[in-house]
Amino acid sequence: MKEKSKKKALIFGITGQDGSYLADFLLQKQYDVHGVVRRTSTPPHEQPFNNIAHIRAKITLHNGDLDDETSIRHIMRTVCPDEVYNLAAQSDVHLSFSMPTYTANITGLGVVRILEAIRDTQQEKKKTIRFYQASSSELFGSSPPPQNEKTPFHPRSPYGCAKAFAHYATVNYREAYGIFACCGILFNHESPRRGENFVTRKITKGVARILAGKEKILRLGNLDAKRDWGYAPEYVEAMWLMLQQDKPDDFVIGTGQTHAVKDFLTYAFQHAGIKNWKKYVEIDPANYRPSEVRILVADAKKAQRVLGWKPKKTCANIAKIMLDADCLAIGQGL
Ligand code: F7E
Repeated sequence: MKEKSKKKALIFGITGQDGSYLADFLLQKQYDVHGVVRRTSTPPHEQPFNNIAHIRAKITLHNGDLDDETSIRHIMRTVCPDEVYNLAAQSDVHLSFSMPTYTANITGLGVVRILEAIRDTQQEKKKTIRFYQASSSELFGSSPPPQNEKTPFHPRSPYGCAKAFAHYATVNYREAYGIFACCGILFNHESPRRGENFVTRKITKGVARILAGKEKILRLGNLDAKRDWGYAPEYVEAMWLMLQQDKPDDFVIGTGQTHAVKDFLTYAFQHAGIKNWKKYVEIDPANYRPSEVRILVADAKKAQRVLGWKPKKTCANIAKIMLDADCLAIGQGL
């Protein structure tokens, strides 16, 4: 009997936190995993790609860029995947205020380039390609919590605006061309693979450095902002589940619990055995944003009902996992 061929997945953003966890997850499910990496002056085989170093031999990397339609079309035609995950973006909200057109191009228009490539390849190869778009809770911005799939969007940054465009473009390609396209409206999700430009990792790395005597002060911005923080490895399963349904749809993914930045600080410092974090933290106005999202709280009941997805880790658990990883990396276990 002929062996069933492996499902093929193509991941844009495979070197990032979510892309790398999704690659781990899909390899466990026996997928043939392909990823797109951006060209730099260092060739791909010489780049460390820390988040995917442990699986480099098991995946296939392609040079491409969300800014470059030609490379996207070429990769789509060559790989001809069953599933495409777009986890690539200029994803730094603060930076998007300094680079609004770049953010609109990559985070917004980039998804149209992928959707067009999917349309053409589907037609040419007579194959259905399922598409996952990483929408974001930044879409909700100043809409009152809790936020679900029916909550109106009110983005508060160039990043949020670009994600709103990408979200509507994905829904439109589903409605206009029948593409199996899903948007996961994911609330903040963190892990030891998170970039240091995001507040949770900035905090845990900072605490680890303070404990190791390498730094004295952590400089932050708005400590009152509230976020619904979940654990990234759990969130990639939700992405995959969306593409396994009979019908394409959009889902909010989050924990339903919200915490202020200062709560995260408390959890991290407490785990380090420090009660009073105030003497280690300074407010630097440079970290403030021209317009801020005050509070996000997910209402993810639909995901629970339809996908059977439920978050497990709490915010305090996540702070502990991240701090332990950072202390270990710095050579100082807790
Ligand atoms: O900020 C406040 C900051 O940069 C969280 C991205 O993955 O999640 C992320 O966006 C909060 C904000 O994440 C600092 O003002 C205080 O209120 O970790 P963040 P974000 O902006 O929520 C969504 C779902 C995405 O889609 C995005 O791509 O923390 N904050 N002090 C600070 N934030 C940073 N980065 N640095 C500080 O020093």
